[in-house]
Amino acid sequence: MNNRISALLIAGLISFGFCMCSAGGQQSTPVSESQNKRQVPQFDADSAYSYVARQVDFGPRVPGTPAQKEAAQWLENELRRHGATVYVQNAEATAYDGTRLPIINIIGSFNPEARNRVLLMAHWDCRHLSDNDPDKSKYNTPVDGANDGASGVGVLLEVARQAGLSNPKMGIDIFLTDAEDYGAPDDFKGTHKESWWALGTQAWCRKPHVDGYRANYGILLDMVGAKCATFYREYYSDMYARDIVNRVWGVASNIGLGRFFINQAGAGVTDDHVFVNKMTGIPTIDIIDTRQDSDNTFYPHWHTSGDTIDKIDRETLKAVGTLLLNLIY
Ligand code: AHN
Ligand code: ZN
Repeated sequence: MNNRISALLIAGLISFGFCMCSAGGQQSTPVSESQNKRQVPQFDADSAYSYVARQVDFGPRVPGTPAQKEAAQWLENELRRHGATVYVQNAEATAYDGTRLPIINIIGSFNPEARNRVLLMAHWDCRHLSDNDPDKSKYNTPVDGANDGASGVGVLLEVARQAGLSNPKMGIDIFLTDAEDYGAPDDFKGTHKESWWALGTQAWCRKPHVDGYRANYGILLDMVGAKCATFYREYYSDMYARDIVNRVWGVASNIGLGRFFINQAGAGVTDDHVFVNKMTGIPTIDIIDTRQDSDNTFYPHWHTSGDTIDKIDRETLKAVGTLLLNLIY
């Protein structure tokens, strides 16, 4: 056996040993090989992870708190440092309980003149409640949001860093959206409204960062950092943007990521992409970790005090980031 083959075998065994999650799809070509052929930049999972950790260090990024302002400034600087043209949108919205929320949407554009554009989104705010925590004394504590929020932003900041280092042909708009997660808790009395979620995205849909903004398609990332994540075909994504879902799950399979991107119908989630589809007509999908073995659809620490940095797995960040770079390049 030559050295190269034994190295590949060892690498394969290591990666197999590290993930004990049930296999949802089959393995194919190793990611690194297909990347080299097509000159796709390598996604650096350590860098993405440090972007997640940095956000968590600000404390919960809840609208109206000092952590929100501080983190917004940092996100804006980070996108600018990587060469993006940055737009900051300040808005205000009223939450389900009457609270006035200051909204800070941050958009970083690469190749602002290109006609062919992709819109990449993640929410950067944190839920103000741990309303899913089994410990009821935690109910009013905001979440750290390591996975629910920071993971998607961490992946997109690393994509931004790679875009700044290389020369993407496409226009790329990285939209870090605020106040996604301020929806009413289950025990809120009265009629629940879908429009209580994704407040920042709704403000942007009404008034995009540039007049007449269009993109060929959009991809939202939500909860893309947990160990054993499973990305099923989210219901509304298939409903509004089936071609994009087919393409994304097809690329995932081709580059050996079928273990994460399971080509089967999944749950529907009221998330930012629903409003982008309804309000702008830009076909937009949601890459979101949903679980078929869970009561609440999501990963076990969702909306609990346990959504902390130690739950973040570089392998999952790498899978999602590698997929995005393969789509864009
Ligand atoms: C609902 O539970 C209706 N939507 C969840 C969207 C969400 C919350 N994504 C992250 N946190
Ligand atoms: Zn949430």
